Order: sequence, then structure tokens, then C-alpha cells
Amino acid sequence: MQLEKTLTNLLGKEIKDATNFEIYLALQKLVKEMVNSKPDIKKDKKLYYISAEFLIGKLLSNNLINLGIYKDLRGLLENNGKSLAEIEEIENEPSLGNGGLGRLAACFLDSIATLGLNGDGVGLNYHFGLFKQEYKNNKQYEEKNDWITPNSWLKPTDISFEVPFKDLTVKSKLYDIDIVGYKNGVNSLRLFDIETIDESVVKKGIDFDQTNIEKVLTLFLYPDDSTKEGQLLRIYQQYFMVSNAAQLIILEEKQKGHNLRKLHKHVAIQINDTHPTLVIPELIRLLSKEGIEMKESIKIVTKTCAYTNHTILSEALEKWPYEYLEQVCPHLMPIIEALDAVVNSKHKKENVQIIDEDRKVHMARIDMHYSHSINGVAALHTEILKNSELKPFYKLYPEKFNNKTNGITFRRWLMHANYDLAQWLDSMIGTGWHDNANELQKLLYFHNDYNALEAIDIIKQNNKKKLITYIKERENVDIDPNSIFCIQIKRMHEYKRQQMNALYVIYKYLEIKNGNIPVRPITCIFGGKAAPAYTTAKNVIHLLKCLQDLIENDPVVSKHLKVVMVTNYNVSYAEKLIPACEVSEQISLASKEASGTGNMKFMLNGAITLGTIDGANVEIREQVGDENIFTFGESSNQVINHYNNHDYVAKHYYEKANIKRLVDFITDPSLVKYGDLKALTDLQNELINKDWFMTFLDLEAYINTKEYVFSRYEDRLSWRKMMCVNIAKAGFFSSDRTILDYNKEIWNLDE
Ligand code: 26Q
Repeated sequence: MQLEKTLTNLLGKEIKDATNFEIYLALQKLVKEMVNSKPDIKKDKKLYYISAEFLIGKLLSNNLINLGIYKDLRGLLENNGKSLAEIEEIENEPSLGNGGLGRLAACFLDSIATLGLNGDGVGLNYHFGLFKQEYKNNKQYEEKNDWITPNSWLKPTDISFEVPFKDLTVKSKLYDIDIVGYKNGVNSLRLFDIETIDESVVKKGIDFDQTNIEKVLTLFLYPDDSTKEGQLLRIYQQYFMVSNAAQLIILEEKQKGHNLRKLHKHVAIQINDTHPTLVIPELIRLLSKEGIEMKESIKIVTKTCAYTNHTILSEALEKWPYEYLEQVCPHLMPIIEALDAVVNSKHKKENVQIIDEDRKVHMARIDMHYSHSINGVAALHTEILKNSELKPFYKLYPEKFNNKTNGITFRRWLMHANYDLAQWLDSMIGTGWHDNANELQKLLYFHNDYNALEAIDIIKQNNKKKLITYIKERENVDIDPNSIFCIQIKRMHEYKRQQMNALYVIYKYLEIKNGNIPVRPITCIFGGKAAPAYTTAKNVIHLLKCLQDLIENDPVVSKHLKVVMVTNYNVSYAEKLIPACEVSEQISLASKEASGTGNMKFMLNGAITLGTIDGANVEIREQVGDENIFTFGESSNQVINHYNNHDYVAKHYYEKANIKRLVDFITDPSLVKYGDLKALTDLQNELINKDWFMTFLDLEAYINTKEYVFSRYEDRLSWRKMMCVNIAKAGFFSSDRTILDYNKEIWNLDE
């Protein structure tokens, strides 16, 4: 009743008479007012989570949930003939991240505030987030993706710093986004920008002149860095981000009257991958300016900073030519030299030096020498870091290494994305799981309860129907609700092996053509963006789109098999896809996926994982037991041995008739009809002659296991039990648990 009054007052009219846009604005106002009346989280010690990406997604529903009014509001709107889902569509999604690393940062902010910990995110206010994906002739094209409107969640502040570059000094402006904890206080996401940005410099697609720093500094998230200009701009962005962060930290410490010599007692800095690494020399520089001598500054900074590694792909480990850094921030070079000299005086091995023989500066090495903590993001990942990728550093600093298995926020990925399941869980096991995710295990009590198991499946089938409507609207594709939904959604990358899944589709297509009809139709849904300069990943998209057309136009096969490569996959799309998924495709080459977090979201929503023994799949298997997950493929040790021995030869696998037939089909005229011969031939050649991520290694095991999964699906009772166990055992993957671990073992923020 109170809520209705408030909303009607804000609207100035009855809810039923208002447009969705008016309701959206009123709700935003309501949220802002409620947030303002909540206390900021203030404790003595504060965390600064510095990250080049925060993939926060839309905020309206998330805020309503965390303020505790989501359920009532949904009902109120429904009673007035309105739909919150439709109202949500009005909000632009801020796509301020590429994928896993950025989304993790967003989940972490939610959990930090929910746990009442004092911690802000610090990053950049990109005017255009990750590009908008479009298809023409079955190929990906990139368009700029704006999100800032007068009614975004950004709050301008008066805070501004001067950031010195070599040739110019820019003035920053800070914007804040409120981060509301679930039934708790408020932290901030602090996004730095400059006021001279000129959005009109963007020409066709996402092309622009990358050299005019004052006009373009915060224009785009990670502009293309295949060129020198792109890489320089990236360094400009990184230095701008961390100089602001460091100045903000010092300002806040001074305001609190803290002694900068005791910085680590009052401040924890988490460096999210290597992108914010320059905060280390920048803080040392600023502390020295405050009169603290260099040696002591280095000690203070080392005790304050902690580094998270998110990837073991060597191409993603940043190392910049010395001259590039010198061109952007020459005043940091004496400090980087000094840091390098200290390392050199203690350790002679080339592979731990900060500045290498080619005069490249290794960012991760700065982090590892000058942080007190180095963590991986899943148990297997951390072991691989210790025993192979970062072995020389593990030998130097064994005490610094620790694991923090990733997690996801259940507020967004269950309460919001799968409202029906969340409501049903409340009715079955109470609401304790909202604060203590482990309470989901209470669901195991119903493991043999036919009605409960049926209820889980009814919710799933209903979510499938909702997704069917959504996909019909967005992609104009019809999907059979009776089919089994297999979903692979993530960035397009060879190591994630979407191409292996495409080869499965070809296998099934040929089987059906041969009269081997599956007992139930199969729907393979894909979503993901390819980096603009990553040709092979783009060619995999092309293959999937061509397969989609080929099958769609085949009246026989289309009854039994469907491929949908969705357009512009993003957080909002994920929220629709994940609750409807039955088979979660997590098929990376073992040892390559640091953790994965989509795998956790699917599990929580009752999908069964079909995966390799990689990243957090290992821990999912530990939680649910072998009988509730389908794993296949060679182990990470076997894969690492193949790399060391150079004994994986794609062509040898290709020559096996079973594999050859599938790979040859990539350039079959019936398929090429829907696409571009060159792109498909390039992809085929890449697979036959290179295949760096070993697609064929596990292909047969993958096909066989997937067939087995489909046969198991027909035993509906046992499948429902698997769904039940997966949901019940997902508690470990709550980001609340992850953050409690970070706090206990790295940050030590006061209670
Ligand atoms: C590096 C240099 C130059 C240009 C770009 C980059 C760059 C950009 C983004 C390097 C890495 C990233 C993003 C990495 C990422 O998202 N990693 C994912 O992190 C997740 C959260 O920990 C894990 O779950 C995933 O397994 C991991 O792939």
C-alpha cells in the first residue's frame, strides 16, 4: 500500500495510466531516494578494487532486489497491468567489460556491499562500452554501443585530479554509481572520465583517430590494440585510471587523518589482472612526493597491493615496449627502473626480470614482486600458475600464492534472472539461502520427492518457453519447446572451442541426413562476440551462422536440429538464456579456462554441465559428484605435456575418416551457399594445419559424451534429480563466499 502511494506520488498519476517510460523514471527516482537514505558503509580500513572493466549490466532490478522491494513492486505493477520485465527494457545496458573478468568485478561489488564491507570499485567511464554486434552476410560487424543518457545511474561528483602525461596534462572528472548491498549499506563504483571527450570523432563502425588523447581517452572500452596507436591509447587509459585511483586514495586517507606511512593498515588495493599494474609505480611516486623516501614507499605499496591473475594465455599477459611507456608517462620510468634494479640485484634469472632483454616491461612481474598476494581464480588454475606458468615466482615467493575460486552473485543470477525458481525455493526451504547460500543444500531433502522434482522441471520448461518468445522477437527464429536446449555463451575464442561444438552440429546434421533421427529434437544456442581483429574467432561465428541457415532451410533436418547464434550477446541476454538452459557447454581445452563463471550460473539454474576437466568445472564436479555432471576429454596435465612435447599434430587427427568428414563439410558447397568461401576455407585450413587449441584432441570424446547426455535426458526422473543436486550444491559458488575468502586471507577489512 505504502509502495503504491509512493509510486503514484512520484508519477503524479495512477500507475495504470502511466507509460512504461514514466514508470521507469519514477522507479529510478524511488531507488535513488531510498539509496540516499541508506548509510554509506564506513569502517576504518577500505578496499579499492581497481579494474579496467566492470560489466555491471542493467541496474534497476538489481537495485530493487537489494533494497528489498522487488517482489512487492513486481506484484504491484502486475496488478496495474504493467510488466517490470518490459519496463526494464528501457534501461541501456552499460557494457563496460569484455567478459568474465569484468562480470566478476561486478559480482564482487555486489557481494562486498552485501557483506557490509568497506570497498569501492575504481575504473573508467567509457562512453562506448563493448561494441554492439551485428551480422551482415552472416559475418560479425561492430557498431558503437552508447549507454550514457540523462537518466543513467551515473552521479557526477566535484572530484577532479590532474593527470600528467608526457605532452599534456588532463583534468579528470569523477562519476559515481551507487552499489547497494542486499539489505545492507551503500558503496560506490567510481568511474573516472575527462570532460573534453568528443563522441563525434567516431566514423564508421567503431573506427576513430586514436591519437587525439584529449578527445578519445575514455571514449571506448579497449579499442583495437592490434596497432601501435591502439596499444598506446590502452597505456594512456591505464595510466589515467591508476593515477586517478592513487590520487583518490591519498586524498581520502588525508581526509581521514591517516598517516600515509601506515597506508597498508587503512587501505587494501586489489589489482584486477595486470591492467591496473601501473598503480604500483604511481603510488610510489606520489608517496615519495609526500616526503616518504623511495625505499619505504616501495615497502608500503607492497604491503597494500594484491594481484589477481585471470588468464594463462601468454598473449594476454601484458608486456609493453619500454618506449611506449616512456611516451605516455616518462615520470614513471625512473621508478620502474628502480623496481627493476632491486629485482636484478637479488635475482639473476632472466625470466623474473621486469625489463627484459628486448626492453619490454612485464606488467605481471611488477605485480608479483611488489604485491603481498598473488591469487588464481580456481583451484586448478592456481595449481597451474604455481607449477608451470608462474613457477619461477612461486619458487621466489611461495607464501604470496593463494587461490580464490570465483563466484557469482545469487541476487542477479537467481533472484532476478530466475524469479520463479527463487520463489519456489523460498516456499520449499525458506529464505535462509538469501544470506547463506549453503542453505540451498536443504533442497537435497527433496531429492526423492517426485512432486518437488517435477516442479523444478516445470519451471525450467516455462523458462524455455519465455526464451522461445524472446528469441522469436529478437532473431525471428522458431524453436521447438520439446527440444533439449544446449547453450554455449561466452566470448568467441579458439581455446573455448566453439568450433568443436560447430563440428558436433555438422556431425548431427549428417547423421540426420543419413536417416538417423534423434529421439528428441536438439537446439544448439550460441552467443558471443569476437574481438574485432581476431579473424579466426570471426570465422567461427561465420561458420555457425551458415550452419544456422543451412539447417533452417532444410525441411527435414530442421525438425530435429536447430542452431541459433544470437545477436549481440550481453549480460541482459544471458539473464534470459541461462534460466532456460538444460545442457551447459563448458568445453574449453583443459588448462586454458582459468575458471569460468557462466558454468556456475548455469548450475545454479538447474542446467547440467557437459564439460572438460578445466577451470572451476573441476570444483563443480567435486560439489555435485561424478554422477551429476558429464565430463570428457584429456586432462590439463596431458594437454600441458602435448604442448611441452610438441606432439599434437592436427593433421594426424584430421586424417581419421570420422573427423575428416566433418572438417571437410566446412567447405561443402551446400554450406558455402550461405556464406563466404574464403572465410570458411581459412577456418578449415587453420584447423587442419595449426589448431593451436587442439579441437580434434577431444572431438570424438565430445561427440560420444553428448550422445550419452541426450540418452540420459530421456530418463526424466533421473535428469530432474541431477537438476536438483546441481541447484542444491551451487552454494559454494556464491560470490559472497569468494569475498569472505578474499577478506579473511588478503584484505583483512575490519568487522
Ligand atoms: C590484454 C592485453 C591487451 C589487450 C587486452 C588484454 C586483455 C583484455 C581482457 C586480457 C584479458 C582480458 C580478460 C580476461 C578474462 O576475462 N579472463 C576471464 O576471467 C574470468 C574471471 O576470473 C575467468 O572466469 C575466465 O576463465 C577468464 O578467461
